[in-house]
Amino acid sequence: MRIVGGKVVTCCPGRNFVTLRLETEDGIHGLGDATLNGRELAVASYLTDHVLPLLEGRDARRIEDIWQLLYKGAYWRRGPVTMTAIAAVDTALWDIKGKTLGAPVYQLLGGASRDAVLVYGHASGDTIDQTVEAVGRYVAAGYKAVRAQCGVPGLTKPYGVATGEHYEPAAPGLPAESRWSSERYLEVVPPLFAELRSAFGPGLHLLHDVHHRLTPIEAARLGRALEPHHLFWMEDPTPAENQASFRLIRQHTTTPLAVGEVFNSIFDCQLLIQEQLIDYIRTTVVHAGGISHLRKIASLAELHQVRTGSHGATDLGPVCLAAALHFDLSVHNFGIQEYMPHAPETDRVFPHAYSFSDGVMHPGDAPGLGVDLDEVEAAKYPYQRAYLPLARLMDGTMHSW
Ligand code: EZ4
Ligand code: CO
Repeated sequence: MRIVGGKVVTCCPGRNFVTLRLETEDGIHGLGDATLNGRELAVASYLTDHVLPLLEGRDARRIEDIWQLLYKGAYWRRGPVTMTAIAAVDTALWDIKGKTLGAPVYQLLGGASRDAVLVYGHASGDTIDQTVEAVGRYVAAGYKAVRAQCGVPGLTKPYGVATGEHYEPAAPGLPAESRWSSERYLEVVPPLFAELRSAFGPGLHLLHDVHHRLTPIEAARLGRALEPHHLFWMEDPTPAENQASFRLIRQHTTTPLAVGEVFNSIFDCQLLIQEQLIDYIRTTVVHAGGISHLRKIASLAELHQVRTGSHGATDLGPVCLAAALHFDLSVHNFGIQEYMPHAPETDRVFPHAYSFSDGVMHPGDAPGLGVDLDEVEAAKYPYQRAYLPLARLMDGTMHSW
């Protein structure tokens, strides 16, 4: 079954998405998400200019071989742009295989390991009281796990605090700048979780994203302070280019750690997993080489009792969300899936079979991934340049956002 063509569709139904569509000679097509927030057009060009010419005429059934061709054949290995492009091709080929065999992708991955996929939602507020109320709204909507982020006095636009109903950090135009103080932040987070635990009792899973802002020793202190409130996880406590820095955090706290939304290969988390420095690996389909590579990461993690907790913010398109749900349903060492509902315009561009109810999701049983791309609808929303914000310390020093 030859690949006879493909194209990249870039659209902005509420936010930017890049989607790859591959065509086969028998008329079956497959979709892959290729969205890299704030750097979308680099991946679109990588696919159009450098990958599509290589795929023409190849056998669409040879998913692993095509993956290795794109990885080893580029000579320049890894990196977010390359791995997002490879992920798009890999995802589209799994979609094609499922449609060809008349089976949902999770059946091809070994079948369901659980009834449905536990997801967590994003609650936030400017103050602790508002955040407690926001978490209450998620509980009322059926969520069993909620991430809580809170404003910090003296800081404008801290990470994770929504201005509208849903948190969306990328904004049209050039990057917005925010200021950051770890000292002020560290004053707010422990009392927030003390309040949340006393308001909702022991049954609710509570999560928090530090978003790479702390040093290892600060993260260790926060992890310790949060221990009485038994979080499901503390995410990205410090930047992880230096994986060994997690040894220090790990020695000092039993708060579970989740890392990896910016990782793009198994080599980014090899030490973290093998030394059991983390509890959850957050790599996801679109940024870590697709379903094929994510399964290898999950297999390594399984050996070390690390579970998966894939990234799933709104900048991961509906095709990635569907692929993530097929992966989550099938893989043995699944932990949780991040879930932020997409805008209604996005859902109209990408009709889909996946569904949410009572705190869990299911990818559905449509053949392939179960997501379509309505190109007429997509054409109504042309790409708009947008960037993630920047963060500087109070004295103006550039910091991690
Ligand atoms: O900042 O997806 O856990 N979720 C997150 C997200 C990321 C965005 C970046 O594009 O950290 O909000
Ligand atoms: Co995060």
